[in-house]
Amino acid sequence: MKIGYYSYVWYNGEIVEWNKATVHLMSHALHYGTSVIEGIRAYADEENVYVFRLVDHMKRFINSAKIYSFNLKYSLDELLKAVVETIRTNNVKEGCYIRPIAFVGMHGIDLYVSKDSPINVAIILLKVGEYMKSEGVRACISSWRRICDPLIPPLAKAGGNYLNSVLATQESKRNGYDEAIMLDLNGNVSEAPGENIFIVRKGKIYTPPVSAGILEGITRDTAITIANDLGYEVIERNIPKTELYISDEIFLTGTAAEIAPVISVDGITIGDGKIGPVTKSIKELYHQAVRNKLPKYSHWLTKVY
Ligand code: PY5
Repeated sequence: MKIGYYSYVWYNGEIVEWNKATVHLMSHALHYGTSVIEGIRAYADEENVYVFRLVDHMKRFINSAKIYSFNLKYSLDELLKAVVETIRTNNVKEGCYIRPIAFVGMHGIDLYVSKDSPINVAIILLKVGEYMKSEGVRACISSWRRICDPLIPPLAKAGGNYLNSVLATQESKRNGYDEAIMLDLNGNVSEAPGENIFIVRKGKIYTPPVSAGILEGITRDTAITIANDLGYEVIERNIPKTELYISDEIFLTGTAAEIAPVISVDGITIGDGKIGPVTKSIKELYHQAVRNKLPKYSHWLTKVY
């Protein structure tokens, strides 16, 4: 996928040039995966640029850091201001992707990461267009199981978690699919490598609970809110793998992927192999909400200018 960059990065409280935003080879995170990240999108219209659910993303960032005892040194308010400042400094007038990262810096080979360990914090802006095929995703069930809380907590959006996601993605592409769906250790549906999952059956919507090894997605929460507002019941419960095959609709949610319909699983067609009506209605409202077209959801937006 194509990705573009902007000229300036926010790095430990300062605005630095893209080429100077570098790390040392001995950065702890490079060796042990000791980083936490966020993925946020901003959308633009003729009047302004809107960061979608910035506060929720930054709260999750702070919680991810808390799980690993990273001392972020920046308050929620400072992090929110830093994101806005980074977008303004780059004079961005279009939609963009925001990648906050906090990582353990020079800490030798020591595994004891504590409140005294050196943490670097950066906010990076990227040009990311469509992340997932809008006409529909052909997914497979991965042979890799999703990480789980007693091993590596999926509730923290940690860099190291994505080794699990990379393996599942590689396998799905090797076998000719667009995307993987991972099961938890009990065999219930968990999530995709970078997205949460929903199924629709007989007009009701189901999604796996937090206990199924998922990241508590902000787009997941947005989709639940929109679906409820549209009059659909959304039920959080375990989903056995086989239920995917007989679902009327399946969709994935994520900041990068937005609302992405799944049209087949393991080669089995879902519904009539096209985006279904429930997915379509949620996707349409999501598209409008993030672009400040629906006053009802404008509280989710942070204006940049
Ligand atoms: N599950 C995982 C493992 C994720 O990485 C993501 C987000 C989600 C669910 C959805 O969370 P949210 O709705 O809060 O974005 N993934 C990132 C994203 O920006 C990175 C994808 C490569 O969408």
